[in-house]
Amino acid sequence: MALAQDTIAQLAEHLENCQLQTKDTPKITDAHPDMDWDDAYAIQDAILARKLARGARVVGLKAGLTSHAKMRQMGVTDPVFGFLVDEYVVSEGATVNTAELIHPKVEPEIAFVLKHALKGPGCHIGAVLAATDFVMPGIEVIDSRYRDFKFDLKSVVADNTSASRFVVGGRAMRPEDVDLRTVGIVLEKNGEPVALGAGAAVLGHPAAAIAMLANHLGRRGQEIPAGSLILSGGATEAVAVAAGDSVCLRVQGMGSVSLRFA
Ligand code: OOG
Ligand code: MG
Repeated sequence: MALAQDTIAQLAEHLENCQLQTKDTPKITDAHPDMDWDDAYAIQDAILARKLARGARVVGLKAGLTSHAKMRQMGVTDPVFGFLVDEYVVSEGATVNTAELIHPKVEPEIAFVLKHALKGPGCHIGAVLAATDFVMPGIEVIDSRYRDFKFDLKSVVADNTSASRFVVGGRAMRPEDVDLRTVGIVLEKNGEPVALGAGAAVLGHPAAAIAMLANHLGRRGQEIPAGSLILSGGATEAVAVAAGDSVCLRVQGMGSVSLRFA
């Protein structure tokens, strides 16, 4: 760790306030160029602790920057991981209030729900599929707290990987009933297809993102608990949205899920 405990606490408070007050900020590595990976995840953990202290509930976890499309769009080279709490949950077809967000973008994702815990190191796609109860389509709304969505990996980890809202819906499928590599993904905005992909865009197989998350947590002595919902990461570039937009994600054989923005 390169940062002092009180600096970590201050940065967590600052980033969470940016989220809650809908303000942007320069990326934190500008002022703290020496911060390391442990600092970045410690800031994320401190944001979670602030939310838990106010009664939040963890509903799951997320992997991000797991497709080449996303890595290219954001100019980074590695996946990152974050948490999902109840305040991010939007129900199917609901309206998201853009006044609460800075510069939202939507991403088409495959969500996994686990029936058994997953623990790394050594977690692999097979273990993920064996532990998965079902998969379903999900739209993640990301809203980086960083000005103009410009960040590096450590800054985005500290900012809980831009997490802000998500919805899951459509048809829940057992993992053995769908080939998650070849499944087609169509993201529509206002009725027009705006991003197209296949499951394999996510690390060759979306379950690989879940295995990576389990291995990441394993290095920190943690596991993915049974019952967790996990977003495996955007399969395409993220698409900017504004008030008045409606977004629908269709995943082959898995129905559709939609969201509106007002
Ligand atoms: C970071 C979060 C990325 C995904 O699915 O790739 C993410 C960002 O791009 O702001 O959630
Ligand atoms: Mg995402």
